[in-house]
Amino acid sequence: MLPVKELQERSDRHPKPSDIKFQYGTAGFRTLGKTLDSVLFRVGVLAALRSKKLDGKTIGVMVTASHNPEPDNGVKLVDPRGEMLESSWEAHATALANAPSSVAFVAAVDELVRATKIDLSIPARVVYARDTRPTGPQLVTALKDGLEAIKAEYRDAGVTTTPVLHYLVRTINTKGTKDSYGEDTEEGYLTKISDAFKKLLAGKPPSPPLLIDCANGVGALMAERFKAYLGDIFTIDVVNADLHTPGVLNNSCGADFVKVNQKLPPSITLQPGQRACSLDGDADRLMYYYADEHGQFHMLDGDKITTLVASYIVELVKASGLDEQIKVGVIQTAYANGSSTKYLSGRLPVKCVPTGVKHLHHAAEQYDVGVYFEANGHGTVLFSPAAQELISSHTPSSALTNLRNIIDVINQTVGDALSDAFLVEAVLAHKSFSGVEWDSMYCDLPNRLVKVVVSDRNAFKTADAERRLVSPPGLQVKVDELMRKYGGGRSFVRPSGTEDVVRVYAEAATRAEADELAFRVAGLVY
Ligand code: 16G
Ligand code: ZN
Repeated sequence: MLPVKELQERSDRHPKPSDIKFQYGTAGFRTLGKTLDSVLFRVGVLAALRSKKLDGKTIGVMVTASHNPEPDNGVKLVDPRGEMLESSWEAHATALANAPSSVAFVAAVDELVRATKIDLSIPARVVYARDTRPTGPQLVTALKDGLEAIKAEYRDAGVTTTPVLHYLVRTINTKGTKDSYGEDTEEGYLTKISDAFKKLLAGKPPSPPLLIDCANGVGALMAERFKAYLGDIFTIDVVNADLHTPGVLNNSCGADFVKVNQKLPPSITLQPGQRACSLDGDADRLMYYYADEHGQFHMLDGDKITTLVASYIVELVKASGLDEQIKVGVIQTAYANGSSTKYLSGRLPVKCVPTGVKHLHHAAEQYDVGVYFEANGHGTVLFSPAAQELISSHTPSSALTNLRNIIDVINQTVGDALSDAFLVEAVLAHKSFSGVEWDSMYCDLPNRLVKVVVSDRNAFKTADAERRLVSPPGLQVKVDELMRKYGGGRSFVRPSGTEDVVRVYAEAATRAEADELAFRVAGLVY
């Protein structure tokens, strides 16, 4: 039985703002933090129902707005294996969030229970965490009220990164089973990753200290904690770690700033030859860069990470004598730089899918080893259970030992900026690469991303992994015409899944052409 009275009374304390329509999009609910109180209360109830539906498995709830400005906030659900919420439930989330009154909300809950045949007698378990945003504590209070209204058991993972929350969900649900993924604590996470990283660095010449720009977000806490676990094996210099001054989160720093502006955060100066990286506000995106001998900035984005990591894993698989049994594949989106796709396609199977982690993650699961990084720096590597079994049972060799440690340094549940940075550093150490050598694997085509505010972004529909527009009618033909004018140029138009805008991407042989193509296509859209 639903605790109708309890739900309704508590829901009354979290009224829905009448003028807002919420939508569970690619990254969950995301908008101005101060408008999200009712959403958090309702997400508490929804997470509990999802847990009941999945036999009492633990569901994760992460309160964050990632790389977005500090006043924004958001919330997303994490399914039992640490993956994104199953897409069929996104519509349920949207329906619950938009019920106009508490009576309507309880009716919507009842409807969901019936439609998805939830057994309410099954216990519900939820683990939640939040990033450092000022609206976080209040939103967590609303979430807890939702969880208590439906009598869910819950665990507060405190202020931590998105990838730690995903890790916790997976480890809690696999505890004591043959699929165990580690200890279900932050210490377990830090130990697993840092031990594997230390083993990978053993016997290698010392790596230079790594400067990590933490976007003044929660990644700074985790980077500091890693320092203690890494000791003097590897040195981290944490910058942009101000968690107290209002307004500094993701402001002129962090992975998104670097990617979008294709330049260094003004707070950072690099010595010639020095490399560094930036995280985003919840530490699931990573952007690398270095200064060349003239001090010139060069960006090493998600595509560069894919190339480096995939090539190294292929080498290890081959050296272990497993290349017949283990096939490595790469997943990209339309945003992947054309040069990276060209470089990789000659060597590996490469697949293009629509933007958003759930698409990439799902496609990566189809390979023995699936490597995915969005150009924006979000990504990870997935090893199928069969591949992991082969790797752990095969005759040990140094390549195989490296492969095992690579598996452990990676957070396979979701993109994890810090774990990814250690993965990159380990590969660089093994290949004796500096930023210059890594960068020279292929040369990026100049590119430009612009956003266009339109009256209705839903009028823009795409096909072919967002590379072509099918609506509005006739627009793609015009984009094609423009592309033909720029030899080797490529452009596409897609509606954003997180903002009320349409995005235009263009790349071409020169910077001037890429800019021109982007602005001319934007002109068609506007
Ligand atoms: C979200 C996605 C990210 C994607 C971005 C695109 C997740 C967890 N995050 O942040 O993967 O690159 O949206 O944003 O799926 P856009 O649709 O506004 O361009
Ligand atoms: Zn993020």
